[in-house]
Amino acid sequence: MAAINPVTDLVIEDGIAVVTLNSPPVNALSVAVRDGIYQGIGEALDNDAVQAVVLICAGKTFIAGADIAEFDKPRSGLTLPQVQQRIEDAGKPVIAAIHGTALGGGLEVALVCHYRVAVPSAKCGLPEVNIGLLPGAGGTQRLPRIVGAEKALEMVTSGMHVRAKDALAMGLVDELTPEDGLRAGAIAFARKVVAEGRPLRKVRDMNEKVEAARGRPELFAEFRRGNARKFRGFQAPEANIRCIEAAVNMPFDEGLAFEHKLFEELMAGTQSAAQRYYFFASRKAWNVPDVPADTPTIPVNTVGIIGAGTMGGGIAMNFLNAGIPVTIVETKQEALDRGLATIRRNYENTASKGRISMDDVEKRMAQLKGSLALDDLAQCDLVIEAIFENMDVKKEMFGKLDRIVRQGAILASNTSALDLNEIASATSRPQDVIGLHFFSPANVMKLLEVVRGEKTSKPVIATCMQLARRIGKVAALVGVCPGFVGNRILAQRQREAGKLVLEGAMPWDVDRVLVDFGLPMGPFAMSDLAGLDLGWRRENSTGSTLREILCEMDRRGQKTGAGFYDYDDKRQARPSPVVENIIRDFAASKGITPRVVSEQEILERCIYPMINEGARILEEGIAIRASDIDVVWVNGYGWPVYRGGPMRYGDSVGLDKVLAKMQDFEARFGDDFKPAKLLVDMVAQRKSFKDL
Ligand code: 3H9
Repeated sequence: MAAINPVTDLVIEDGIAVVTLNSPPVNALSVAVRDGIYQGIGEALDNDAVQAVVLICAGKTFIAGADIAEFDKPRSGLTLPQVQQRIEDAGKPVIAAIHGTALGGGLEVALVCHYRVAVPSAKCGLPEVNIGLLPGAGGTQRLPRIVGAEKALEMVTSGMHVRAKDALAMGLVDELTPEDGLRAGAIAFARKVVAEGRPLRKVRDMNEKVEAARGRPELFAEFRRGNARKFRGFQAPEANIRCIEAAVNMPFDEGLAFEHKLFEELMAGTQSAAQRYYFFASRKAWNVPDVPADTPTIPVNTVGIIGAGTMGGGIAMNFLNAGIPVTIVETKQEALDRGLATIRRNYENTASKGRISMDDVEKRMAQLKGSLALDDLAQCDLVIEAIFENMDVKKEMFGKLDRIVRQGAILASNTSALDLNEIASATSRPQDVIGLHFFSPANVMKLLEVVRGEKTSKPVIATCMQLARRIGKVAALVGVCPGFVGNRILAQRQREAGKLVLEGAMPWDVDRVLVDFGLPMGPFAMSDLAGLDLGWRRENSTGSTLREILCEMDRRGQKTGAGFYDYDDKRQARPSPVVENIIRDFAASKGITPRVVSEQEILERCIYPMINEGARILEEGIAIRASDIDVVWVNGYGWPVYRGGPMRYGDSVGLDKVLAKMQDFEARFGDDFKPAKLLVDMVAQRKSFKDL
């Protein structure tokens, strides 16, 4: 074996050269890897004894793409297209041998090889769209030449990972090798290519599939229409679509130049910068400085859940999906039956959409046991309480759990706002108590706030962070305070939204500004969806808030056909003249004269206090890092990832501007806008959140 450079080895076995890349963790295409491929392949091709070349990777995966960390540095070394050209123009067959994930630039390298083989567990995809980009090394031009324009559109705009079996069916991969025999399989395949004198196939010359889509502009129009909602606000999906159109309508080299131009535009834009920031933010969030990776963990093989309502049921599904048996406990048979039936119905719905099989439904349901006895949780490794949000009720429950559940098990609360330390104090083992704050619907929402109490032990934290990953969540570790990170920041926005409508903006004005900003829904449409009567009772109603007045009028949200908005039969919202009058009257009763509130003011009043609260949260050590707050908001509240998250947005506006505005609002509207000390200090030191 000869080392070509620090990341590349070359061996020649009976006429077949094997070039192995080894650049952990994911063989990303750094300068060294690009050099390594170029030199390794070059040396192999120049050797007269070599008849064919296999390109393979060591470690857990084939090349997972360009090195995203390099994008923010000055460019250096060979470009990826230069490396690709060396392969595509080779006079001998080059075969890519794929395991793990061939993604982005990695798949683009495989696409310039003359053939591709893969193990059955391998996956291929062009996920650049997820970081606000498009495949910039010919991916948009070569992929449709193999899989056709329709499939290519779906792949590049979703970033989906295609399984090897499907890749084989589409012609993206030429042959599957045994799972543990990639190297030998690729070498055997290479010998076959040589023996049969197969051509040096270049994807760039395969025009049949793109020609089939030529003269069918409706194909693209329909795709755009069908996905308009999903792509709203994002620049990259449209750029990806235009590149596939170029592949269909332009000669290959022109298409390539077009792709390059659009790639550079996206790369220079703010959206991709924010999405790349988020890529690393979401990975950093797993890292807890004082809980190192080698912290011992507690095996979790059985989970108990208390409460079979919407939340408890949704939480249970996460574990069942991951193959972990669940016992769910309710107080009444009827509630238990209803909860179990809802879980079954949810699974059957998923199966009817073809996402899982009916067999999967039965397997998952078989792992779920319903019970009316807390004693049935005695042997669970983790028990999650998902009952009524009331401190006394929760403390009583934890007292019982302390007596029933075996020592060493983790006792978790799904509380979204209550003091976890107080809950833990109801047990004799506060070190085993933790918060697992799932977001509703818990089987869908990605976010999990893992709440660390004063006494929560490190193994319990490490276990819960690992478990979050196992059930497919994005976790952020947070400390104890009212509302934790997400809801505490949300409260700022909600308060301001409420004040703005009294000052003269209408609910639909506030909603529109926030939706245009990129949030999925405004605060008032969200209230209507959730129901205005959450926690409201007619007998206790004082009619002293707008919300109470609307509830008293039976305007309780979408479910009653009216709330802040009026709704038609299809639940389409319309601004409500009735509500407008109610608001005006209510404001007048408070002595407020309505004024015109600008869109800019609406945005700044709603968003800047969130950034400010984030700074306070950091000051108090409730979140580990600013980027964790962003992870919470992107995954739990639909903050547009192309704006990174509230903290990153603050950085992009400029913290000095945010502070100046907060001071201006403080002077005009009072203490709600008092700037956080950290914000003031950072501006004085010319720092931004990313420098913390
Ligand atoms: C591209 O290719 C552009 C081209 O079209 C054009 C060029 C001209 N770069 O996710 P994990 C790190 S754009 C740098 O936790 P997993 C990651 O930060 C690229 N670093 O593991 C983490 O570091 P740390 C298109 C990367 O097993 C570690 O690797 N490709 C990259 O759950 C492990 O990552 C993509 O967008 C990278 N490309 O998942 C693929 N990828 O340990 C992005 C990973 O310090 N990557 N790292 O926290 C992924 O989807 C997943 O990482 C992967 C592994 C599925 C590969």
